[in-house]
Amino acid sequence: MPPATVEIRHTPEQAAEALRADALTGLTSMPKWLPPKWFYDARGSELFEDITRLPEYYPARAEREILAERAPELATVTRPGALVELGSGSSVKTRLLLDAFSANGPPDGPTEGGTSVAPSGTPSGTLREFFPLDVSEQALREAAHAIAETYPALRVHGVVDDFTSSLAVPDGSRPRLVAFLGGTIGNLLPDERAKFLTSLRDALDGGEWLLLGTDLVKDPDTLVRAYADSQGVTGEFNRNVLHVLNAELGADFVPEAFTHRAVWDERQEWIEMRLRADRDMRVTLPGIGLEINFTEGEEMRTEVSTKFRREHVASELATAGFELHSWWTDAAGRFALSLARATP
Ligand code: AVJ
Repeated sequence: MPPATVEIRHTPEQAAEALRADALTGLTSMPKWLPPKWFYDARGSELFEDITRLPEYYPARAEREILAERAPELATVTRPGALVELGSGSSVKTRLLLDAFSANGPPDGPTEGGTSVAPSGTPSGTLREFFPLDVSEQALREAAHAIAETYPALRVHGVVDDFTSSLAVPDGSRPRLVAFLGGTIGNLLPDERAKFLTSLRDALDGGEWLLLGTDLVKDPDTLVRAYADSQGVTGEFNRNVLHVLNAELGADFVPEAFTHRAVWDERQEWIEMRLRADRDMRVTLPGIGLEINFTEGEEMRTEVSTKFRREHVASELATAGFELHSWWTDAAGRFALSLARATP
């Protein structure tokens, strides 16, 4: 198998244009806000990896626990020809899935004389392709090549795309399994989420699969601590969006003059990350011809991270045209993986 291929559907020019539009909309709104996808330049992606190793940030470990336990069952039930991973990032969790799906398993895995470990005589149960999709080209290239090396029998084709604006599911072997892990769907606002799920359903054939990770509603203390860690890593991650605006738009934000905040919104059932201005400031953004003011204490929203309940997930899936097939949580009930099937 040749090494991984990478296709760019979202060019750096398109990303730059999208950032300018988002910055203009968000920074001229009252209150100011920015969409969370702009955290993830190379430094932001690294800071997020650091977050997943924090003692307070339970979602990553909880999801991994579920994947480790359920991957064999998932493989048996779905028997995918292609795995599509949205927002794949470093694709670490993906290996748990690939180990369960791969025709030949990892090189040192449980092979039988070099032949398939998939149930014999059922080629539809053999995973042929892996399509990681991510907005970050660098993270995607690294992950795609690393995966291709471990799974030589798998065709690995990465796609650089912003799937929140336009979703094209790669045309792989059927049935396809689309994995959207990490709880990232919680970063979408309710109307964005409904649109996203509907367009995903429309891009699939009836009977194809969605594996969706969602963080769950729990006591506010645990939630706030997960987003306001004692080492200040999440604060650095939050302020990174200002570094991105400085680099991309020539802005003159002073990131250290903003304090990280994590607030539980009980009515919306989401965590809101904000940046609070420590003093009055004037900021110039030459890239979009904008000058803005912050007053001392003013808070700008940089992320919502929605927490879910089972009924909530099931009904949103049903509205979009998916039927909930399995609902799996970690032993402590902190995080859920939903396996859903596109209704015919
Ligand atoms: C990448 C969406 C899973 O919302 O929990 C982590 C991002 N923000 N800490 C989340 C994040 C602050 C994270 N996801």
